[in-house]
Amino acid sequence: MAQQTLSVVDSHTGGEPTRIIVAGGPDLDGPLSNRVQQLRNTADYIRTSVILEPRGSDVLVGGLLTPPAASDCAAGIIFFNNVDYLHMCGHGTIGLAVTLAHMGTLQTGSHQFDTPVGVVSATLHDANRVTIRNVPSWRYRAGVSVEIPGHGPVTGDVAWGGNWFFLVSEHGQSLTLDNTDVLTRFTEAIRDALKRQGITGADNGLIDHIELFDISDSADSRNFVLCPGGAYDRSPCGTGTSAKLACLAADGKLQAGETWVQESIVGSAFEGSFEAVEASADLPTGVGPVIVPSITGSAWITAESTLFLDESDPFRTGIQA
Ligand code: PYC
Repeated sequence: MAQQTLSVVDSHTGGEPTRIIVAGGPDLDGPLSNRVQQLRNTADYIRTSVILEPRGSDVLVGGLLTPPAASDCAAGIIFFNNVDYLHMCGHGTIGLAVTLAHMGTLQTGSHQFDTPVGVVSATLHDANRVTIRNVPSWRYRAGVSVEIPGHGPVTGDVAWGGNWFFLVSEHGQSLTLDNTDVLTRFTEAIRDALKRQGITGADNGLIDHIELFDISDSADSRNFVLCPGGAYDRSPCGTGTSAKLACLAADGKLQAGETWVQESIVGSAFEGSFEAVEASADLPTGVGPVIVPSITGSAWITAESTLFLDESDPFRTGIQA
């Protein structure tokens, strides 16, 4: 084929962009967790051409719309970024619901989406506002110290919120938008040190998101979240806010049904709350409590486009190192 085209709809959720492939993607089958492997092994160029320059940027999160494997779901979705596939993406799921509403295929009300880590639900309140009910989330380890070269020890919690996070409250950094270069280098150093020191999530899960917290004038907390590919999340990060709620629940600092407002580094906010659920038998003993987080945020459509992947284009599949 001389030229392949992909139809995409772009949105942003609290400033963080999402690009959903709504037509032209590959046919995949089986459970969503298998489809990620199929995509990675047979059509990773879809991810790279949509996300990498010259069509995308490191900040962008992509999503491939695919028919759901679970019959009670409105759609299946596989999220990815500039380096790999995400297990789940909270801001992206809010963007997905707003995208489908924009396309006229999702009405206000509650819907379920199939993801590689389980079914999540999304309640579309209006054209822009969405509440997602995320996968069960929990703290794995508390008060883990890691030695950062040139800085000293940093202590944080390891928690699952749909991705693995290291959450740090005591860090001595200024969480302001004019300090993101410093924050990026600092959190990358934490992520590298965790890897070097063999600190992981359960089942050796790679901790690829680092989250710093500070006080906020207008919310319960402000955060800075380093994403796996080195960009920082412009939104408060849906899976990161879920991990935070799990830690608050574990410390008894937030009760089921109470609202937590998480502000991002750019000043956008998510409202979070949780319900407590029974731990499933496959979780390591002693972790938890296990919660099901709900995250509310707003997204806006920014573009509808056709991407051209021309065989004669030397950067057809993106600029790769
Ligand atoms: O909102 O969960 C999220 C997310 C993960 C990476 C970027 N955003």
